[in-house]
Formats: sequence, structure tokens, C-alpha cells
Amino acid sequence: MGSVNSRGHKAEARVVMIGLDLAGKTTLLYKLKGDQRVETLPTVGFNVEPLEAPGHVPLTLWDVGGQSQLRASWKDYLEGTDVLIFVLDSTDEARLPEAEAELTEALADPHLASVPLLVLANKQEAPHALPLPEIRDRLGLQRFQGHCWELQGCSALTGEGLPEALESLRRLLKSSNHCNSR
Ligand code: G3D
Repeated sequence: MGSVNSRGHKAEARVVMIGLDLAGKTTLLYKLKGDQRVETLPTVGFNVEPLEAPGHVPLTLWDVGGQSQLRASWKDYLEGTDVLIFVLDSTDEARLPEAEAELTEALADPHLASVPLLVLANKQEAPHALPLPEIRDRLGLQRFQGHCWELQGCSALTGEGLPEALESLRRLLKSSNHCNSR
């Protein structure tokens, strides 16, 4: 998917964002768009947003929704994904196993073989947010040997960690074969 420019580089990148419902995906998209209104496509129930920053590869963010009835359709949108973002509610310890199962299932999809992964541990400003090392271990991120991955804490509410998340995203877009997973 996407296109290639005259220097042989991709001229745009396809970033697919998944995560359980209420993880904060819509809020995150809104914040990343600079507090612009995000339109939801009512027919399909997800958001598709272009995201441009001067001097950077334009990104198209596909927020494919997390309500259980929509999750089955994730796979229809995975083909051609350049980076997968998995948004996690860091305060929802009860649903961590469910989130871990969804992430594992998504990464098992052949369309995502070796696609870099950015895990956004959202709601980190909340007092009971789980710390990143615990999230890393409980999601079992070290299992995903075939993927470059990064784990970034953020708050879609305050905007904290979002510049770093965009930097992670750009690093992962550049990392095809070489990565330093952490
Ligand atoms: P979704 O698109 O993944 O389903 P939403 O999730 O973006 O709709 O967010 C779900 C709820 O989490 C919303 O609360 C939203 O305000 C809240 N939320 C999103 N990001 C953050 C964050 O970083 N910190 C905190 N504390 N809350 C966040 P409501 O009450 O509006 O349903």
C-alpha cells in the first residue's frame, strides 16, 4: 500500500491503531490532530485520519475500533500496514489479559508478519496507572521476536508523551530489518 517517491522511499505510511474499547484511541487521535474534531465514519465505526508534520512522512492513521463486534473486522484493514499501534489503558488492570490476547492475535496475522509495533501505554497521568516495565512484562512484549517494538507511556488527556510517541513512530517506520526492541 502507499506510494513510493522518486528516491524510492515510501511517500506515505499506513499506520493502523488498534486496542480495546475505551483504551483512548479516539482521544489520542484527536490530540495528535491538534485538538481538531475527528470524524467517525458511522457506517464502519472507525476513524481514518491523515496526519502531517512538516518534513516528515505523512501518516494515515486507521483507528479501527475496539468494541468486540468490530474487532473481527480488524483483519480486513491490516494489509499493507507499515506500523501497528496498540493502545492500552494503563489503568485497566482487569482487562490486561484481554488486551494481551488481542495483541497476540493481531500479531499472529500474516499481514502483520515483521511489521513494527508501537505500544502506547495510555492514561499514564492517572494515579493508578501501571508502570511501563510491568506493562512490558504482562503483555509479554519480549515474545514478539519477529517485530521491532517500542513501548511508550502517554496521556491522550494531557498530551504528555505524545511527541515521544511520534518520534517512536518515525523510528519504527525507518526500521525495516534493524531494530532495538525495548
Ligand atoms: P476508545 O476510542 O479507545 O474507545 P476513547 O477510547 O478515546 O473514547 O476514551 C475512552 C475514555 O477514556 C474517555 O472517557 C476518555 O476521556 C478517557 N481517556 C482517554 N485518554 C485518556 C488519558 O490519557 N487519561 C485519562 N485519565 N483518561 C483518558 P469518558 O469518560 O469520556 O468516556
